[in-house]
Amino acid sequence: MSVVIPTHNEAQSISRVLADLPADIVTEVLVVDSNSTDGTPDIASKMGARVLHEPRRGYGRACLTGLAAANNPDVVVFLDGDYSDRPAELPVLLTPIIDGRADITLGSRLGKLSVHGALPWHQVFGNRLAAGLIRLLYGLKISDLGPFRAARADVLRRLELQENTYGWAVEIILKGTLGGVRIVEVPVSYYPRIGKSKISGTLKGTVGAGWFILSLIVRYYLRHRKAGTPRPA
Ligand SMILES: Nc1nc2c(ncn2[C@@H]2O[C@H](COP(=O)(O)OP(=O)(O)O)[C@@H](O)[C@H]2O)c(=O)[nH]1
Ligand SMILES: [Mg+2]
Repeated sequence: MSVVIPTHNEAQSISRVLADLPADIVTEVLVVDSNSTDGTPDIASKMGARVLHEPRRGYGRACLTGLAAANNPDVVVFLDGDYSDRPAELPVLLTPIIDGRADITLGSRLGKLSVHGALPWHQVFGNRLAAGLIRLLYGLKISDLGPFRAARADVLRRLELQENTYGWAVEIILKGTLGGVRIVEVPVSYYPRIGKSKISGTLKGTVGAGWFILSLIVRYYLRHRKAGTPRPA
């Protein structure tokens, strides 16, 4: 199993993320770094991670670069480098896949495991709204679009993902659901990040990312309807 961690200046947290990964089930750790100036890549490689340098910015781009470089994994796990998610909970994400009940698992941060205040109100609102729209248009019962997720590598490659920014996290869900992939949500815990947010820490960031994600959800739905394929239940 390969773990892909996108980073941009996460020197304060990356060592904790790497230290908490359950070594017995992880075969490869890829830290995909974009132009960090705080020594993140050095810390990561000293701790045994394979570091890939991806100078092109974008969360999705980093995830795609990591996926393309992963060494023949059965399952790929995506995880942020800010220590908001708890890498030790990785088995919770893997269980439905190992049991053959899911092809993709999504960690939901909106269950009771989350530490109060770990997600600012605008992120809770934006994620619930996006998840609600997905439920309504696609019939997939999810509550959140969190970053901690796992997927069978063969299924991921088949989806031909191409979003380079925050749209990436929702593209998997939309293309997966439309393609009949089994997506299962599991509760994970979530903590206030260490260091500074690069994406949705500000209201402006959330509104920008949120608007993009909501429009993607509608666009995929309309494109799919136009193509005449029946809507999934
Ligand atoms: N490689 C790479 N990683 C990024 C980029 N932007 C954000 N990240 C990383 O993606 C993860 C999620 O970003 P974060 O700032 O926590 O976003 P938030 O959780 O929405 O506030 C963190 O590990 C960031 O370091 C980027 O352009 N390139
Ligand atoms: Mg974060």
